[in-house]
Amino acid sequence: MTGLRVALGIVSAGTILGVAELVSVPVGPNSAPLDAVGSAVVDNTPQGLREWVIGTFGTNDKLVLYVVMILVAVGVAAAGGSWERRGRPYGSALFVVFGVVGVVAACTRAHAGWTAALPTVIGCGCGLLVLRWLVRHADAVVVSDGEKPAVPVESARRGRRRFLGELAGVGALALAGGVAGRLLALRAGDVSGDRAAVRLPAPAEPAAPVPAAVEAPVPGLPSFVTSNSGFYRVDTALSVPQLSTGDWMLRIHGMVDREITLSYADLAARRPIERVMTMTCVSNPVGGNLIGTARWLGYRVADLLAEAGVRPGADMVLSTSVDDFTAGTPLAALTDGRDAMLAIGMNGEPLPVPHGFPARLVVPGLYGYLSATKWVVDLEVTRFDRARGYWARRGWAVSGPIKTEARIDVPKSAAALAPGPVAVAGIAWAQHRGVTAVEVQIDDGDWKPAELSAEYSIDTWRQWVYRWDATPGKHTVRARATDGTGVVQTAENRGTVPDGASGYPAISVRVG
Ligand SMILES: Nc1nc2c(c(=O)[nH]1)N[C@H]1C(S)=C(S)[C@@H](COP(=O)(O)O)O[C@H]1N2
Ligand SMILES: [Mo]
Repeated sequence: MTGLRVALGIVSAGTILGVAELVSVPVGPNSAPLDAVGSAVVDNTPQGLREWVIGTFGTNDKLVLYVVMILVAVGVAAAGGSWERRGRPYGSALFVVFGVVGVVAACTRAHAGWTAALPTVIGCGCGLLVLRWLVRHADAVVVSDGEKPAVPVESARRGRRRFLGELAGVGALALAGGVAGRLLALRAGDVSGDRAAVRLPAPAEPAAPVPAAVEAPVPGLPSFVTSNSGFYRVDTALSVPQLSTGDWMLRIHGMVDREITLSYADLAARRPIERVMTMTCVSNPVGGNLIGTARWLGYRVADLLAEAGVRPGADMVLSTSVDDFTAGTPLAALTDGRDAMLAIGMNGEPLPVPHGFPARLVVPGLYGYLSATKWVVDLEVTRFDRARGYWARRGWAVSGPIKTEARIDVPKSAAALAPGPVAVAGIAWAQHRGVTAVEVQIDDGDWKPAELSAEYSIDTWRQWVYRWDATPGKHTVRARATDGTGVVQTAENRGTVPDGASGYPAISVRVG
């Protein structure tokens, strides 16, 4: 009895979601209830929880969110099915409540119109019909505990079999609808063909070649230039925005002499530069891997801003993505001569779609949340006292540089080592200030200098190695970097909120 109720609840809720997925195909991205609610959750997740999720699951954060949402949906469906009675439609009421949540979430997404309500509304309509229909049939065939059968036992058995068939049929249809909707939606907006057709311009200023001497000869270190597939990904987008080169426009406006709007084709008339730069996420914990280095191709933001003519008094550029993420970048960081770029290429390819195709910002020295807007479509020249970026509105620092940090990559923490020579190695970064020293400390000993690999530029990370003569016993190994301004990495242990984690990376190893 209860099992049947739960099953019919799940099938009914599955109908809601399956139909909604199908209807969302013509309506557009983020209109299906799971996506809409998920995006709303992302936008409103408390800081601590977000940091925990990113710290624990890294780039799988979105998968985790979907799994949690599906589990909640199954729970609600089971409750809905169990509570529904022919005369007392409590389950229906529960579904309607969740339907309203879906509608509100969908209609409050970026650029959503009233049509965003359609997937949830039509889905709920179908799901409620299915729920009522299944409940009616269930009541007719199910013998409730201790009650006298409403129909003779033999025909009840037949009815039960038919009912199970109906249940399975509707469930299969709902599942097929949902899967088909997902696949169609993925195909509908897909810009991979558009991306494949892009021919990147040759840089007018190529990046300096990457010499072999930037890498320390120690197995286990990351390659100096991170591959596109190995590059960390952090963003608020549950479904990756699909923006074609044909649809892309960049509007530059606000405190400027003349507003300009550039199409992708307009970029061809401008001077492309290529730079190798290291990007870091403010959510990177000490020792974490939300950092990567790529060869970026694009256009100097300073040149684009000069075309529009920045008015006096401005001190910030608010960049906005097609999915309404925003970053407030200090104007100075875009115009002080560093290589802040509107990037269109990454390691010789058009930007991968998850990394911002067709265009994003990359600014040396600033965390991604303050500068690296992907799928960027709007630059508003403004002031810090008038506007705030997405994360600055959610309690993160309004501005601030990347902290000077070292990371120990080799050996792995908890490694068992043989006594004698051991290479302790890692990376260090302090973008736009450069790394001038890394030191290593064994237990409570003195800080000893590590060997630094060649510096590519002050905008990239640097590899280091310390040759340790390991002695038997349990040891803790720490590292710290010094940047080009002479500042030594702080020992103060701080979490990522509000302006980046700090403290010394440490590993413990057993020798002997
Ligand atoms: N549109 C958009 N751009 C964004 C973000 C985002 O959520 N949406 N996140 C920023 C953050 S916090 C970081 S660290 C970098 C990460 O860029 P990546 O995913 O290419 O590594 O993108 C930035 N640009
Ligand atoms: Mo970030």
